[in-house]
Amino acid sequence: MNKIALITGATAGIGEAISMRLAQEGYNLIITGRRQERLDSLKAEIEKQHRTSVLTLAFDVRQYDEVKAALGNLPSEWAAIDVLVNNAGLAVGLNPIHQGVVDDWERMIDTNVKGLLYVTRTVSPGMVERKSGHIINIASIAGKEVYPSGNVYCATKHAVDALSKGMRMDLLPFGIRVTQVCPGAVETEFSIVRFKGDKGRADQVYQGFTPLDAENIADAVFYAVSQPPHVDVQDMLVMPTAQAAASIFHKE
Ligand code: NDP
Ligand code: 8X3
Repeated sequence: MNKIALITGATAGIGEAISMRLAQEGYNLIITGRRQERLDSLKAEIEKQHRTSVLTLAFDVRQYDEVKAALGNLPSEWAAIDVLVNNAGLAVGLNPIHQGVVDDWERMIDTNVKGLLYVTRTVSPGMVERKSGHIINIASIAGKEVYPSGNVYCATKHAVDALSKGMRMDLLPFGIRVTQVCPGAVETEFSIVRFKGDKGRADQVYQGFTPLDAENIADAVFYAVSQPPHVDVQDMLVMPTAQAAASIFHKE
């Protein structure tokens, strides 16, 4: 029987690439995000290319009621989730702290921290019951370092770093693996979202060097999930060759 992976934020970027990669490796997928039409087209694409089943669930990870309604009572054939990829997340804005937009802060904290918690709280009890499972948290270099005007986004990813460590401790008695993957700059819709649709400003982020592709992070996730059961890859920092630290790039 195929294993089941649940990926949040599968409608774009890293989550979409992880979904494609795990489908290629024979997983059945629960793909989630807010944009149903994108979930539908990803499901169609995956089912065209691979012999796997795909369940789409559109909900907002910031709404605990929606998370519980979508994931708390899955049909029995989908309930035994083997791999949870907590990927949904975003940066909004890039302002110094004294010019921060409070609504942007709320969106980042609600999505990156509370959303990840809501999904984990709903899915992990089944893993505990089955004494089996693997949780992958997509954190960031921004969870290891802080950069100017990154303040709240960096704080949310530092929170993910703490939660990955805490989950690993709490889930240890149940044989559940917890892996954190921390990417550097990956060219996705991330910067378009951060700059609120300003594509010109988003493009500038990736000029003069070769950023990571979402597929590079999907490879890292697959490396972690394909290890034998006694091996837990705890933390992976994956950077572009041209990026030495959060704000140190070699640009041509
Ligand atoms: P994208 O903007 O391309 O994708 C983000 C995904 O998150 C989308 O599928 C979006 O789906 C989903 N999402 C956002 N908010 C919500 C919400 N409230 N409820 C449900 N789903 C939501 O960005 P990336 O692929 O780059 O980002 C994925 C993760 O990787 C994030 O956690 C990000 O912080 C992290 N990361 C990204 C890096 C980069 O340089 N790109 C580097 C390091 C980490 P929808 O809009 O349909 O809801
Ligand atoms: C996303 C990349 O540059 O904001 O986590 O750290 S960055």
